[in-house]
Amino acid sequence: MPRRLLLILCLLVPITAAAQSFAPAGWDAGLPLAEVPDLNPDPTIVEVNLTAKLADVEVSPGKRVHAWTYNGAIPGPLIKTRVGDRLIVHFKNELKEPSTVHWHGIRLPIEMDGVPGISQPEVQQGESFTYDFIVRDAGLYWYHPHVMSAAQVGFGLYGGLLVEDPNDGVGVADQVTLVLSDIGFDNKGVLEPADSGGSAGMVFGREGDYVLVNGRTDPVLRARPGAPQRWRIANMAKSRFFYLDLEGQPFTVIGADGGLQEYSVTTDILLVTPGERVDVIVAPKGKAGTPLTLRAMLYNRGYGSVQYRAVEDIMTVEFTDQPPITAAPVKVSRPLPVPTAEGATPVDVVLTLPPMENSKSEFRVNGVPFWKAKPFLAKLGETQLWIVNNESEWDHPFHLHGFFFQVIDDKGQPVRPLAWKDTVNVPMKTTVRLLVTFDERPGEWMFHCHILDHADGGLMGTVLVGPVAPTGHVHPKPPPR
Ligand SMILES: [Cu+2]
Repeated sequence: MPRRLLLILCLLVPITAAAQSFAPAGWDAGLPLAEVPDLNPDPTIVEVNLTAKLADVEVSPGKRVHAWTYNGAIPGPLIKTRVGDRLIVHFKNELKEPSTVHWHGIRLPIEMDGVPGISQPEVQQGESFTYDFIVRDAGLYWYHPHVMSAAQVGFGLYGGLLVEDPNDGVGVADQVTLVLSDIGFDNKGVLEPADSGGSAGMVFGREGDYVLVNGRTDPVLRARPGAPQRWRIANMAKSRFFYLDLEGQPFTVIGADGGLQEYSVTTDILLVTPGERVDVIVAPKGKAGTPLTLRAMLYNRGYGSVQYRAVEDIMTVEFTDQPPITAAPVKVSRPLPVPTAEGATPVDVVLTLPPMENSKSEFRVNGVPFWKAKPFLAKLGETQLWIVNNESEWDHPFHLHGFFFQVIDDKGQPVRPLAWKDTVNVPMKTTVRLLVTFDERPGEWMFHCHILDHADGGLMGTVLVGPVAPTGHVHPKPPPR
C-alpha cells in the first residue's frame, strides 16, 4: 500500500477520559478468566463462594493436569470489586490437606490475613472459613494459600482480586487481566512433587515446564493495530521470574502493586517477579498476518536461571485488518506522599544462604531460619526503614503482608516515580531499602521471599505490630525436604 494512502487511512484518535473501545469483538476470548457470581444484591458488597478442590484442567491442547484449584479452574476466578467495597468470601476446603486463603497486598485486619497459627487456625478438609474485609485501595491483588505455600501455589491454587476505581482517569477502555504462572506435571497429568530436586530444588526455586497466561500455554490476544490496551499483569508463579519483551515494542507502566504510580514511564522490557503486579498500556503496532510474540527473556536470578535455558514464547498478539490507529500516548499521574526516611527507625534485614549442613540448605534472616526466628517489633504508627541486605547469590522478591512500602535509595531519597509496593525484588549481593509505616492495624504480620521454595526453606519472618500481647506462638517446623 502506498505510504500516502496508508497515512490517509490512519485515524488520529484522541484518547480522552471518556474511554472508547477499539478492540475487535472477542479480542480477549483466548484469555478467559473464570468468573464467580456475586451473591449479594447490595451494590457495595461482593460476596462469593471459593472452594479449594481437585480438578482436571486442560492447560494446553490435549494436556491435562490433575490440579489443586479454586472452584475447578487455574487460575481461580477473578474476583472483581470496586474500591471501598466490602468483600465476603466463603472459603471451603475440599482438599485432604489443610489450607487457608491469604489476600496478597490487601491492607486488611490481621484476622483476615490467612496465615495459619498466626492469624487463624488451618482450615481442615470439609471445614469453612469466612473472610470479610473492606478493599481500601484500587489495584490488582491476588489470593493464595499460606499453608505449604510452595506446594499449594505450585499445584494451582491462586487467583486475582481486581479492585477497580471507576474514576482512575486512565481512559483506556480495553482492559485485560493477565495472570502469569507455571505448572509442572508428567504425561499422565500427575503433578511434579513439591520436593523434587531436594535441597538443590529448594535453593533454585522450582519452576514448572508449562508456562501459563490465564491458565493456558501461548494464548492469542487480538488487537487493532496501534490501539491502546491496558494489561493488568500479576506474577503468581511460585518461583519463575517473567522478563517480558514484546519484540521491542514499548510498555507504558502506569501502576505497580498498590495501584497507579506517581507518573507513567515507558520501557521496552518489563521485569515482573513472583508476587508483583504491573499495570501497563501497550499500543501494539503491526499488521494482519504478522503477529507479535510476547516473550519471557532470560533473567539471571541465580545459578541455573540463564545457563542452558531458552527464551520462551508466552503469548501471541494477532492483528486485525482494521485501519491502524495513531493514539496519543497515555499519560497517567497520581499524587503520592513524598516519603522521608528522616526519623524512621532503621531495621537491618540480612538474607543469607550458609553452606550446606548434612546435605541440607536453609535460608536465614539475620542468622536464623523462620523456625528459629523471633518476631521483629514495631509500634503502632511507627515508620521503619528496612535495610534488606541480600548476601546470598540468589535474587529474593521480598514481600511484606498487610502494609504497603516505598523504596528508598542509598542516599535516603525515594525512588521515582513514587509507587506503593508490597513486593520488591532484592537482587543477589545488593541492598534494597524500604520505608514502611505500620498504621492502625496491630498484629503479627509475615514477611518472606516470594520464591515460595525459599520461603519454605527458611526465608520468612514476622513483625509484631503492637500493642499486642505476646502470643507464645511457636513457628512451624521446617517442611520435610
Ligand atoms: Cu528468595
